[in-house]
Amino acid sequence: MPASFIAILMGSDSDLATMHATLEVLKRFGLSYEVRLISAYHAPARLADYVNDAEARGCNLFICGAGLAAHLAAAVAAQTIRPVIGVPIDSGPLKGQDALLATVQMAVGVPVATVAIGKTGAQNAGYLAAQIVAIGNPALAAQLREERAAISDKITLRSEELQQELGLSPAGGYSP
Ligand code: RP5
Repeated sequence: MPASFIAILMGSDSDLATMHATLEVLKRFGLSYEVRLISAYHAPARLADYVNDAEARGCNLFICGAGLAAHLAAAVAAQTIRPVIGVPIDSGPLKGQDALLATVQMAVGVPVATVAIGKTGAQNAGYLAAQIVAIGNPALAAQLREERAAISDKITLRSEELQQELGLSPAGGYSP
């Protein structure tokens, strides 16, 4: 692993389908990461050992995806003062509402930056991680700004196309 990296943890193999979205964003921004399946319930000692070891090897940020009564991000946050981002996975009968509350409702002094439920949250976990790393990385900051500008340009272009498609005036109006 390089000098600094991001650790992606999941409570179960079943979380990977959602967490792939995080990996894709991190890859696009050229960020190094490693991935581990570690259950906060089934392997609490292994989880603590991993967090301490990862931090010693240069992990600067943890992203944790878990569903149901999701305690993974909390258990990681309890072991480190590195930023922890929690992704509530939309699994189980409550479709991630349970995981959202379990992940976001942390005690004072042990925060978990909680993103949206499911794939959108997994993507935003990648963006948030990139933005945190970009504080000390001007090239990455420029890349993030460029992507936002490109999205903004795309919306403006689509709005202009809509005027044509809907037969509206360039100002966007309709008069009978
Ligand atoms: C959680 O329970 C995992 O994070 C996963 O989202 C959920 C279901 O786990 P499996 O039954 O698929 O192992 O701990």
